[in-house]
Amino acid sequence: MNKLVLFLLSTLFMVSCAKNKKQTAEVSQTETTKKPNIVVIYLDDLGYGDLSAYGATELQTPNIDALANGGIRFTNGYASSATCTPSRYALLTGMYPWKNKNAKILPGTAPLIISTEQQTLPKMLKKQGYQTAIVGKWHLGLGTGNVNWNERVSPGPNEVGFDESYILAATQDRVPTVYIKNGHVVNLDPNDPIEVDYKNNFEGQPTGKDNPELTTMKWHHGHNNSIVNGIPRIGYMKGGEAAKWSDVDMADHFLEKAQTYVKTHKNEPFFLYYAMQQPHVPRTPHPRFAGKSGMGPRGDVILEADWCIGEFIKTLEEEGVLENTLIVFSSDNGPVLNDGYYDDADTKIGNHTPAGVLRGGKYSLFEAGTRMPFITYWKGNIKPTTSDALVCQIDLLASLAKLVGTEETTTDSKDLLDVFLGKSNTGREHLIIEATSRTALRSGDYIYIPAYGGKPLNTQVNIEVGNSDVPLLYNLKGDLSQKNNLAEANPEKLKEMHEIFVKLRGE
Ligand code: NG6
Ligand code: CA
Repeated sequence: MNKLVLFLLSTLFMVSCAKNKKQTAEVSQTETTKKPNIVVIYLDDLGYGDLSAYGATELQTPNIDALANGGIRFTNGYASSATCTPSRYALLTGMYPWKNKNAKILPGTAPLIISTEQQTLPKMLKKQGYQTAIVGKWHLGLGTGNVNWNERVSPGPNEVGFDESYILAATQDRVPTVYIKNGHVVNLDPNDPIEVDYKNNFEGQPTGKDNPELTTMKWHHGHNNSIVNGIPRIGYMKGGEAAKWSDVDMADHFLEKAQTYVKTHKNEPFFLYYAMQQPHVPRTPHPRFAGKSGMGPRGDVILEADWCIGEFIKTLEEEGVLENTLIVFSSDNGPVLNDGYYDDADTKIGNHTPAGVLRGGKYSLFEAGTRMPFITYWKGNIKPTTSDALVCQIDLLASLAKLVGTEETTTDSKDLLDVFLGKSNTGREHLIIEATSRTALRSGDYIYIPAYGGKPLNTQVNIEVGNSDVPLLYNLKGDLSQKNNLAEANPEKLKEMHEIFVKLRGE
């Protein structure tokens, strides 16, 4: 070969290499810019044993099961707390709720408990180019103290990271019983202003306590203030007639908002927090689901929630984004049957065990309070499996940050992305759980519940809350139902757990 041919050949080779390199660069660029959508589907008071994928036999939840069986079904997945507000606080801020004294069950008039300066999951995602929205239950407070519901209510979700919000302020059993869109009460008639008060009734307004003849659902404890749609609530409310929600349509209403959000944001990476209200009280299934479970409205609304989730997944599929969407499914706290209304939840329960084999329930430091159905699903990306790694909702912030390419995190959130994607089975070493301001330590297979005075049984809801005159220590590996207190038999372990607990609590 002469020199000229050699020169031509080598130039050709270099050009083609450069071209290949450019192509690779282009591919990896589109790969990194194509961030997955993230959807958190969060139920309210759904227990560890309430889904057929988690062992329920008396209830069938095929749509949630499809997520569990097509994704990772966590068996040691925790909410941070055994009630709503603190769990939601932890989920959204990545911080332990017991570090914020205001993170406890809030009335509908409570101010926002997340500081607008604080790191949040939607804020972190927004910085990485995400569109962010919440549809459903908020329960983290609104405004700064004296909310005027007839003006824009702020600060709220839109001020802590959500571009769009369509919420119920507190709980379905608390006033105001209206939807709030981006801070504005939906369908508010300016000639019929809303007033809300948690201490005093408004003159001449009927209440559950004084006017039982006006109620269609009877109160058992609490829940005897203003009556809306025949249901006596917590708190007093006057006015806002046209804005009041219809309880039986709430599930369809939120579903439609969630579906519309997907349809209108499918071309951007989006984060949707779909915070469903079921099966919290008052349980108000749409007539399509009433009587379907055979175990009263609590079972019916679980079936309704399962149906909604199926419809929602269908929308993701139809809009062509299912394969590019990471779905996280969980619940905010454990199950309760009678949470303040006579609604047959306890009398018609039959053989169903909402907590599965776990002890306790909502409000409890025993496992059923905080151990939740917990699922990650990402079609084509996560291989179906069951994981017994210790994970908590508090860890989503750091883990999702990693997923979208940032190190932004908080002191309490742990990056467990590999665990959530099924690439590792090494979860947290320790976790502090919380129930009505009391805390306990999970570490390895053990759980340590310090001695808390107070009644062991909350008789109103009939739940063992984890109070005891002596410290409690269980090895969950062999004793998931927490029957055998090892505190006396294993003082070394007790001491070790106590020391870790004190250190983590910073005391
Ligand atoms: C309690 C309510 C209960 C429920 C709970 C909040 C009474 C007697 N009980 O105070 O019915 O609303 O608060 O539930 O009022 S949570 O899931 O939002 O934490
Ligand atoms: Ca709840």
